[in-house]
Amino acid sequence: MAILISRSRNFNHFLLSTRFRFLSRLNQTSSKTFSHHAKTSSFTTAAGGGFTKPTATFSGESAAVFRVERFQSNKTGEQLNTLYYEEDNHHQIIDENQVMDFPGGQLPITPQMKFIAESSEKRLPCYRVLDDDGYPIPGSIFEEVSKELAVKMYSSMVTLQVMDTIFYEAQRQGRLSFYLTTAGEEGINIASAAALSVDDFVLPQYREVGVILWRGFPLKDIANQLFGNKFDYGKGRQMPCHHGSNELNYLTISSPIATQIPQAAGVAYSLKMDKKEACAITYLGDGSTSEGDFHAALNFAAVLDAPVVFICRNNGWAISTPVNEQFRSDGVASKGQAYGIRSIRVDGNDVLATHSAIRAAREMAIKEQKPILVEAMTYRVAHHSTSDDSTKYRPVEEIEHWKTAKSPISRFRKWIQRNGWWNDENESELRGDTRKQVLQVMQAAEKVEKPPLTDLFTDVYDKVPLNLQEQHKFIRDAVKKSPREYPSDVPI
Ligand SMILES: Cc1ncc(C[n+]2csc(CCOP(=O)(O)OP(=O)(O)O)c2C)c(N)n1
Ligand SMILES: [Mg+2]
Repeated sequence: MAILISRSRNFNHFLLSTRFRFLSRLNQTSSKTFSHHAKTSSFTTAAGGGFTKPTATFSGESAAVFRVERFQSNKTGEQLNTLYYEEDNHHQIIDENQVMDFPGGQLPITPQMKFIAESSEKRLPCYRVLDDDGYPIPGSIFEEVSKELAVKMYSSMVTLQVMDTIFYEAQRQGRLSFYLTTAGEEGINIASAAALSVDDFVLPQYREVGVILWRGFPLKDIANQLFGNKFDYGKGRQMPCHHGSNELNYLTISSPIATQIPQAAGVAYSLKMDKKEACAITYLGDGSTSEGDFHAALNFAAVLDAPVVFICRNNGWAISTPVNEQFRSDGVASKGQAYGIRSIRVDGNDVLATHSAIRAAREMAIKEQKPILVEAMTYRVAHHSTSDDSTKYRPVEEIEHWKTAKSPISRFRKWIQRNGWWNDENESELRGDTRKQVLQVMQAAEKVEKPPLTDLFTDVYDKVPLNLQEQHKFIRDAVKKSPREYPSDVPI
């Protein structure tokens, strides 16, 4: 006998904090409607919190009983059930007299040979609160922010913008070897940082300097790192923009793309073992999702129920590779489900939406001990780095459009200004003060001497091994032989 199974698509079906205005709506659990088209026994079963054990029993006048029960020991079994019905809105014929007992759980049987579509026919919607003019979208649901928090978030975005402009220009003047900006992505940086606790471990990619600033990393330390001087925590051994802080639970950036993602799954698992009220947060770009590390990390995190929030900044580009050459899927959020990870797509240039989504994600990750994937939609307004010229591969008008009409900073400013929390005077004061501060720390850091050559060989091994001792001697001999070939400002 055939029955029709349909699933109501409800993107707001996860339990969230009581701090959320939209609690009553979100407390609705995901609902599946099963209807029996021959004997018409239909009912709804709820899977509270998204993944509590779904137990649905079909019993009607028919003697056939279809029980969807999952092996207690196997979470995949639970998820297979969810995934099956989530596939699309098409009705699927199921033979209720048959069932496949699979180690991962029971599978319904269909006589139809139906392939799952490459991508869902409908694109995942993007959660937004403020429209491009900074007006709240009617009916939008978000966590309210106080005046103090809103002004702090806005000021931090401006600081980021001013800092980026000055350091970018300094690189162009030849004072720094390299720089990359967060331009266009200030919203994701600051709104996500504000949604976290300093106990949460951040594993950044590289375009998230706003997160460490938000945690209290001083501008002077940013400048010391950029100049690789003796006050740089990394002792000049990393490229510029590779900052980190043990004290602030912000892991030092690594250049190889995506290495931070499986590390975040590991950090999260360790927090879980230690029963900490904290999670790991990792940032990644759309380009990083093409690395094997991304896939291994998502799978590990899902299987180990690791409390980690993966924040993908989908900014449209991975250097010169556009997203349509990066993946065929509907972006990144859609990939989460394949790994059994709850996911959301959010407007990353909307500070209120991003702040709410990351707060909710963090809360779910910690309370429910599971990973969450957030795809934040944005645009990389700047060149990839100072080693790139993006006008070679994308239209200047496109860049301009995102820089002006779509700027997360001006959108948020309109909102706080309309609330009476900000005015033009505040604006010029903030920009002036920040500019002065950045110039001051830059000039000071530039004058500080570099770390000694010896530091190249320390901090990895307890006792410097023989091969490194040999290299140390080799470089000293080389400097002695041709002193003019080596930087004069590095103490030997
Ligand atoms: C393993 C590895 N491959 C290639 C590179 C060179 N590389 C540096 S950044 C980058 C693009 C990354 O793009 P995305 O993840 O989208 O981040 P975005 O720069 O857009 O923020 C590439 C290919 C690298 N650093 N590491
Ligand atoms: Mg990118």
